[in-house]
Amino acid sequence: GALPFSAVQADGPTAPNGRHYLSQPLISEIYTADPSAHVFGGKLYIYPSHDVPTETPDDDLGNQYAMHDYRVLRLDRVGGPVTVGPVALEVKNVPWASKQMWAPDVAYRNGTYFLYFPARDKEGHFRIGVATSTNPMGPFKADPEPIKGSYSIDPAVFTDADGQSYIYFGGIWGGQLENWPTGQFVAGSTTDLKQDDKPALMAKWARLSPDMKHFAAPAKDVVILGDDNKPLLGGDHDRRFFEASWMFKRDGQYYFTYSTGDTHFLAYATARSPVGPFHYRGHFLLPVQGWTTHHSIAEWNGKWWLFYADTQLSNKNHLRNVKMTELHFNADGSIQVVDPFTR
Ligand code: FUB
Repeated sequence: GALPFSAVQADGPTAPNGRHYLSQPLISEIYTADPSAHVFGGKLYIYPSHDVPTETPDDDLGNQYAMHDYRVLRLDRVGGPVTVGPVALEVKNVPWASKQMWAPDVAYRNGTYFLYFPARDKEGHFRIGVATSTNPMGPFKADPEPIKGSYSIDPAVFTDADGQSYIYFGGIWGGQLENWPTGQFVAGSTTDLKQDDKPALMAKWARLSPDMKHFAAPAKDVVILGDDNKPLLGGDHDRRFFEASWMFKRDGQYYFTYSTGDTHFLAYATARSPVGPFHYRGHFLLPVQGWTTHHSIAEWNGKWWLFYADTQLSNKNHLRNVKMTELHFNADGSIQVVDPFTR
């Protein structure tokens, strides 16, 4: 059932590091991660990965993340009960996909909800698919082919005030971004470019077509510049992009947010355009319990919320639980850093 929301419990569970959790899991019935949150009709919908137990041991390619379907969560009010929807899409009903339904996102346009999701195709290459529904809880019906020109993982879709939608995607290591140097899969490195003094691999962005199912033009780099106005370097593991793209807009600024992966931070960079170039601003979530960190940020009833996940309920990297906590901004638009532990 639903656990107490955001309760800082003096006598609550103690984390393996001896500290206390900032917030409590939103649900305990199933394991969930990578929460993409959206407000539709005043209600909050969360599109997470649905984690499942597996005997596959942990490895750098993430084979232990063996998810095969999606479930949607809904909150009607902050702190209220969380509805766990039925199966919204299963890998067996996706004609092109073979396994590993990783972090999804959803967008709405003209009465249709579009679910964007990564999965391995029959050749083992991650691609991004789209599925549609007239109900935000699903069920969703998948298109027969992945989005043409898509590859890698972690799609996030942002729609600007002018109605134009953009998709951001990519992830290194298990996400295979390093295997797509020119739009073709090239076997080779299984981590990154191994060029620490060269620009890091960058997330990708593309404009979506009006039907929301195609890239309007080939994907381009999400450029993140440091203070020296040069792209962050591959060796800069504390700051460079790893996975988990998420875009939002606040006070005219576009925030590209992401995970630094092997250094376990959530970081952000800002621009005056949704396609950058972005300037690196800092970390905003310190490492959680568990290897992965992947989030979303949404405004709901006048407050900003961070949705994230840790491994409080299982203490296993691949069995995660989503959480939410309020996010605060400073006057200059910088994000106040969230520590997922209180003391
Ligand atoms: O949940 C599977 C993968 O792990 C996601 O796609 C990544 O962002 C990481 O959270």
